[in-house]
Amino acid sequence: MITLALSKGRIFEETLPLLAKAGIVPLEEPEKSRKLIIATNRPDVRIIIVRATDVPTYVQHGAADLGVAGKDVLIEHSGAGLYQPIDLNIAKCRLCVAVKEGFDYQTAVKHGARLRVATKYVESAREHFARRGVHVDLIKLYGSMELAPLVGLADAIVDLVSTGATLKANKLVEVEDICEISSRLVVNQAALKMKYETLQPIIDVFAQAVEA
Ligand code: PRT
Ligand code: MG
Repeated sequence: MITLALSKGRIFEETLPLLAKAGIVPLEEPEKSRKLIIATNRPDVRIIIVRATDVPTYVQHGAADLGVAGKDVLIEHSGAGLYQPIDLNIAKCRLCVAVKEGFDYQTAVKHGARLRVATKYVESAREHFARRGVHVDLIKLYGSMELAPLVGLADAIVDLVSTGATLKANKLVEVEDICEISSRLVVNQAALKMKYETLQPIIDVFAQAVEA
């Protein structure tokens, strides 16, 4: 049995066409069903539905053989013990620094001000500000970072942006780009050895689909 870990929403939706190319079709939609284990048309392949941030953990421990996770999630998780053969180029966005409209970020940085930065992406943020030589106090949040500068919890946030609509709706502006984000295929290294004959063809099809 091959177990694939996916999160609901954009990752599931954008992985579906790749799975189809490998001849794998889920028998249920996670948005409609409450099931956490979803069978596929292939009796030897099943999909487990987990939180996006939990995908690397399931794969690392071998509870899933492979999974799809955002680079943002993999940076925070460290990705230890995970084989990451392919950038699937899906669920694309970017990680950036944003502040409240009217907050002069560049001047604050130039004057060496200590900034309070709220984020879910503590590792990425720490590395970014260290590289830039900006002094920060990081405040860990688990969601809706956009709120923090509006109510005085933080001067800035580090968050993912795709269309920019969420920033705009909350009167925030992007002041610095950190990196481009897309989702990767992650594979349990032991599983790849033990189940090579079933796993490798799936990985190959994904790779070909991304190149095409
Ligand atoms: O949503 P939930 O709390 O259940 O979990 P999650 O946010 O960890 O998962 P999910 O499914 O929302 O995101 C899974 C992966 O999709 C992330 O790990 C990213 O790699 C990728 N991705 C791509 C995004 C976005 N685009 C994105 N826009 N993840 C989140 N967002 C959020 C962003 O944080 C911000 O709040 O969408 C909002 C901004 O969107 P725009 O379009 O208004 O700019
Ligand atoms: Mg989300």
